[in-house]
Amino acid sequence: MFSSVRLARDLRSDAVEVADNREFAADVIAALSARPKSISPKYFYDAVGSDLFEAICVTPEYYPTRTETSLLRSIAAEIAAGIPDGGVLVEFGSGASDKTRLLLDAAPQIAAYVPIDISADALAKAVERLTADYPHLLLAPLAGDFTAELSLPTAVAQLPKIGFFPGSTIGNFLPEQAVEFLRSAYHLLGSDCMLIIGADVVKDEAILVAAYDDAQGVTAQFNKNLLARINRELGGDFDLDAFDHVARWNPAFNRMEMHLVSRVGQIVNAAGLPFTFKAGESLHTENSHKFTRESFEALANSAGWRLERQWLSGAPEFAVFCLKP
Ligand code: AVJ
Repeated sequence: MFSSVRLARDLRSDAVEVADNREFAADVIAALSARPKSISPKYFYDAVGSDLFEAICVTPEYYPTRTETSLLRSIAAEIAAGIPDGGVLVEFGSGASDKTRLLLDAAPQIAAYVPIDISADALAKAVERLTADYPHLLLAPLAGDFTAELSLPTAVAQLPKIGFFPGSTIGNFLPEQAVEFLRSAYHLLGSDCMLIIGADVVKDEAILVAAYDDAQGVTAQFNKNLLARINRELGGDFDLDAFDHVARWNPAFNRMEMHLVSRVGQIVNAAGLPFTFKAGESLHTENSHKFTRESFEALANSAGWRLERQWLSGAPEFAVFCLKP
């Protein structure tokens, strides 16, 4: 009995892996065929990329994580005061779930936690640690893309939901994608809910550029891991030294951009096909939009949410917003 259950589970996870790999292959082919070349930043986060992101978070230049963490620490009690008994915390892109602990510690009335993350490895590690530290918390992890259609376990269906989307991950979306995400988050969380979102704030260009191009080169490695991942998983032959990591501020869209710029004219094979790069041609790998209170509120309003409250850190500024339907 037990072994057939195990087998069924293994087969299912194999099937999920093949499907994931096909989607990755199709998206890489589309990305490298497009002009300009551009790919979703979600593909940064395999096990290696998730670890590299954790390493970025402790570089001196990457202020968002530590700034948001200390802001959350100082406002956790205020947030907790608005969380109902038996609330279900649903986190979009939970990674290592480090910031989550600040809320779980401040709000013991939280009954269940649903971490959602695209990296199954990062999720498994986080759940293992949480199980040990919060033995009474119901844990219901979801491995997958949080922009896909999701449903919550029926066990928590009737309980009030607290959405949690820290880290300025919302900045990765184009404005229209952010609106779509906010609408689908409402759909998932239901009418008895609140949504806590961390978002980075527009500031001096030099601070922003340094945050996305740290002196130790961790962000460069993170960016190039996309190419390494194509080599590992899709039989690619990218020479990582033939590309430059470029981080630049785009003032027209209030966003940081990351690019991988080809140093030379070259042909690269990936997913079974050849792709040409001209010297200086870029593969656009990420947008990180930065917000003001006004721009964030306008975004939330256009997705049917109202801004209930906001908190701002000291410089370098980072914001946490509480939205209600
Ligand atoms: C995890 C998406 C919030 O955009 O700042 C860090 C990812 N990219 N350094 C960000 C990232 C380059 C990060 N987010």
